[in-house]
This record gives sequence, structure tokens and C-alpha cells, in this order.
Amino acid sequence: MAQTVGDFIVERLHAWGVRKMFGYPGDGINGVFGALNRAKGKIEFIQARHEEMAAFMASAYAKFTGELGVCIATSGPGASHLITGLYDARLDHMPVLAIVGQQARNAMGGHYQQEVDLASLFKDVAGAFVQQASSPPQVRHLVDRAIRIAIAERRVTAIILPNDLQEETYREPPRKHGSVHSGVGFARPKIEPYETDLRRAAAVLNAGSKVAILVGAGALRATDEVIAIADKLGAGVAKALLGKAALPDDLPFVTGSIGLLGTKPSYDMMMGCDTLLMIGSGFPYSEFLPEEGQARGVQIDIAPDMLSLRYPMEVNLVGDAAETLRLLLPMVVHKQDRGWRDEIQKNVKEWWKTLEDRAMQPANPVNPQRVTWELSPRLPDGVILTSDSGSCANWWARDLKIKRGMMASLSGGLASMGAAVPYAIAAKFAHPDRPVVALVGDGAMQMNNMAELITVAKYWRKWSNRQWIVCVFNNEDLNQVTWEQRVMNGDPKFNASQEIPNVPYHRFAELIGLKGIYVDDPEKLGAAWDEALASRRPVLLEVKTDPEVPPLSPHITLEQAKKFTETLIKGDPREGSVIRETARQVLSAVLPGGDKK
Ligand SMILES: Cc1ncc(C[n+]2csc(CCOP(=O)(O)OP(=O)(O)O)c2C)c(N)n1
Ligand SMILES: [Mg+2]
Repeated sequence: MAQTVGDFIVERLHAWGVRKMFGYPGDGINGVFGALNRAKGKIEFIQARHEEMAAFMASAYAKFTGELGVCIATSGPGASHLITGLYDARLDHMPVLAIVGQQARNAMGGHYQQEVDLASLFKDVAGAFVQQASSPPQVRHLVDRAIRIAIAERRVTAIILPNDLQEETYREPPRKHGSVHSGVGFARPKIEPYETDLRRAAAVLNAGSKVAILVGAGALRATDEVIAIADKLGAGVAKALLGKAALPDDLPFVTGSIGLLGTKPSYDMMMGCDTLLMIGSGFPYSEFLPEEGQARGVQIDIAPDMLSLRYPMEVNLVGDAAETLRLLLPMVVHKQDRGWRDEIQKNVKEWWKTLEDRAMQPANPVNPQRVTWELSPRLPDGVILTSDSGSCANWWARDLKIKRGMMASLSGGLASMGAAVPYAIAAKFAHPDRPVVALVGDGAMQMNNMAELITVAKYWRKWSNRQWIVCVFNNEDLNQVTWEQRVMNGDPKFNASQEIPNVPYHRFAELIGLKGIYVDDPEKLGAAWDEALASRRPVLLEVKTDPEVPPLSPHITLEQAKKFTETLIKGDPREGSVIRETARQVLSAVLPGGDKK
């Protein structure tokens, strides 16, 4: 049989090194699925329950491997379902290629079934490169460009394939005017700044006496270099959410997460520093960085458009984090005065005690902080950690003490619900030998993570390491937003929008062949984690957690405290228990390190 366009595409993807593809079938893309079948496993197809989940998987696969993530869907609804997952990749700068079907060329423009203007639909999310194919010889350069641009620019790209074209016999581009003759391959360049700019950066860093470092996902492969420069500068290091695994939390000068999900030592360090060194981070909230004019700034980022975006920097260096730091290190002088660092280390030590105190506070029935607190010392080597968006992301960011060699990621820029389980599945396809733990709220579980457990049930036997655990925080509430309504808006909890049904998640897991564990007693949490980690079958650990434990930012402004008090005056439906729980935690957070505004 002659090679079809579908066969050629599969062949070409393979030539580019693609070995895995996440997706869902449909007649708009059958020509490529037929080719995948004929290719006999050269590229493994992983079937999700929903195209959005396949796109999250492609995004997470790119995060956990550093390679291109690929997702595939049919025309119309399949293609439109991909969009949110693709935005996740787009906002976190991940290289992802989406391959989608389209109606037959002769039908297009005919208000035909499942005909959607996909080039327009994908134009924003895949703006770096989106093209609809119209003839066989065109497909070669569409694949080559879509992949090269995705990898080189760390962007999302898309190819739209009319279904009849997929079945046509492939033809190479003819040697004549109007043909494009492209090729395969890309070698990542070494990106580093000029020496004069490095010297300017070193001068700023050497002049400072209180240096704060902020690292993000761009520093994930620069752990040793960040430690080395932090040591020389006598600095502390805060970590943006996507940079959680950049530095281990057992280093005494690592202040942990920053921002709304952040820690007090990170906040205090930023408020007190005279110099800010930011490495590979797009951390969005400027109010958690020094006030303009307070500190001199140096930033290192591989993407020029991310420079001087959150804080006006004096020196902006375009470069790979590790390469740039290696060049910078010999120019930086070891600071003799370690007072600043000692202070940071003292704050960090106290903060870990505060977190333990908070985790051990009684709650009704289980304090959600204790769930992650108990997990922390039990984290297996090399574990990959994911979290959904919701209150558990606070505990994931603050309480989990990550160690060297572990990986951690979530939907950062988009902060979308529904990403934790697909991320945790992709983690297994990226590294089948590593344990995986995902934290998920009950709302996010109901939204789509529950259905994706069926994907786990389908594939887990293929994984060489079968430790795969999803921990569900069952609080019958969309808790993060409940607290945002209370604290940010001064509104009481709106039961109609916030309360969600109680579902026996662990029993659902059991129904589909996974192991289910249920805990509603804080004293049994440790043993439950031990049991889950010892299981050689994927586990759903359901914990009945208290929605009245506030997932609050480390600094609460007086303004927010006032709004919160207003909610009580307006009559929050949970007033009694809210007052009880928050008297312990919220107000204590306002008073000691509270913002003076
Ligand atoms: C797709 C999507 N829809 C809505 C939101 C807004 N949102 C953020 S967290 C959250 C609540 C999540 O509830 P749950 O999963 O139960 O976690 P909890 O906060 O209760 O721990 C909502 C609605 C979002 N981030 N993403
Ligand atoms: Mg919830």
C-alpha cells in the first residue's frame, strides 16, 4: 500500500523523536490513527478520557521530560476540548504540538457537521504556528515547522488536517517554483550573556548587603549553581510555585514558596532585601517582591519578554540559568558579613515550627495541613509531585519538604482545576520507574480528575513502579474560592456556588480496580500514607478535611482582615466554626508579621 499523508506524518513525527502521543480519536482524525496503528507502536498512543486531559498530559510530559509534548484530537468538539490544556502549556512556556482533524476540504465553508474554524480558534493559544494543510506536499514543512518552533520557542503549535487529506497518497514537494523543501532536526543553542553585562550584574550583586534570590521553573536544571551563588552572596532563596523542585527544602536558607501560597520567611526576605536576583521566574505578583526603589535588581531569563516585567531590574541578562550562573560565579565576591543570612535561617527554622503547629491544630475532622505535613517525611526518593488548583495547592507549596532528585509541577500560569491527575498520569509515562503523588480537591475531582482515574485503571499495569497515589481533600466545598470571597471580597460564603456534594471517592476508586483508603481521624493519617506508599496498586487516599482552616497568604493586610471581619458581620453561614478556627490562625497571621498598610 502506498504511503498515505497520515503514514507520512507518523513517520515524520518519529524522525523528530516523538515516541508518545496523548489523545482521543474521532472520524476527523482517523487517517492519522490508522497510520499510528500501521506503524505498530513506533509511537505509543495514550488514550485519555477527555481531550482537555490529553492536552494537560502533553503539557506535563513536556515539563517532566524537557521534550516536546504531543496531543491529538478529532475535528470540531475534540479540537475545542483541547484548548484549556493547551493554554496550560502556553502559560507555562512548554513545547506542545496539537494535531487535530478537520472536515473534508470539499465540505469546508459549507456549515458542515463538526466544521469549526480551527485556525481562528487556535490562533491565540498556538499563535507561534498554526496552519491548516491543503495538499500532501505541504504536510512535510508543516510538521517540521510546527515541531521546530514549538521546541525552539517553547510554545504551543498546531496542525489542522482535513480528514480526506489524511487518506491521500503522500507526495514529496515537487522541485519547482512554489514548493518548500524542509528538513528534520534542532539542536538547542547555548544561550549566555556578554561578559560586560555579566560584570555589570556582578557589580550590583557585590554592592548589596542583603541579597534575596527568587527562582522559578527556569532554574530547575541549575540547582548546584543557585546554591553556589546563594552561598557566596549570603542570600536566602525563595521559590516560585513552578520552581518548587529547583532547590531542596532541607537547605537552611531556602525560604520556600512565595506569594499567595507562600511562606512568611519568603515575604520577610523580600520586604527586607536591598538586592533582588531573579532567576528563571515569571512569578506574577509584584506585591510580594520588594517595593520599587527598595532594591537593586538583576534578572536572568532565557525569554527576553519575561525580563523586568515584575520588578524594574537594573541588569537584565538573557541566558540559560545554569550557564549564566556559571559565568557569573567567579565574578561574585564571597560576602564576609553573614548577618543577613543568619537572620533568614533563623526565620526559616521558626517558620517550619509554625507550620508544624498549624498542621497539628485540631480541626473538624482533619486539618488539611496535617495531610501534607504527614506526607513530607514519607516522600519516597525520586517522587514526582503534582497538585490541583484549590486549597491543597497551598499545603503542597508550603508544607511539602521537597528533597533533591524529586520533581514537582502543577498548572502554574493558568492555575486551572482538573490538571493534577492528568499531570500525574503523564508523569508515569515520562518516568515509569518513579513514584507519583497527586493532591486534589474534591471539586477538582468531580470536575474531571475522577474520570481520568479510569485512564490510570487502564494503564497502571504497564508501569515498572506502581506507586501512584492521588490524595483527595474531601471538604464538600470549593474552599479556595470560599476563602477568597471572604478575605479578598469581604463576602460571606455563598452556599449555592460553594457547597459541593459528598462523594465516596475511595469507593469509586475501588469500583474501577484501584485501592481506596478513607481517613477521617487525624491520628490515622500517618499510617494511611504508609499504607498508600506501600501499595503496589494505584491508591486513592480520601481524607475528610475541614473547610474552616484558612488557606491564607502569609501576610494578611489589615484591609483584608477588615473585609474578613465584615463577612462575619454580614453573616457567614459557618460563622461559629469560622470564628473558632480563625481566631487561632487568621488573626495570629495579621498581628505578628502583618502588613502595616
Ligand atoms: C477550570 C477552573 N475553574 C474554576 C477555577 C476557580 N477555582 C480555583 S480553586 C477553586 C476551588 C477548588 O475546589 P476544590 O477542588 O474542592 O479544592 P478546595 O479549594 O476545596 O481544597 C475554584 C473554583 C479554576 N481555577 N479553574
Ligand atoms: Mg473542596
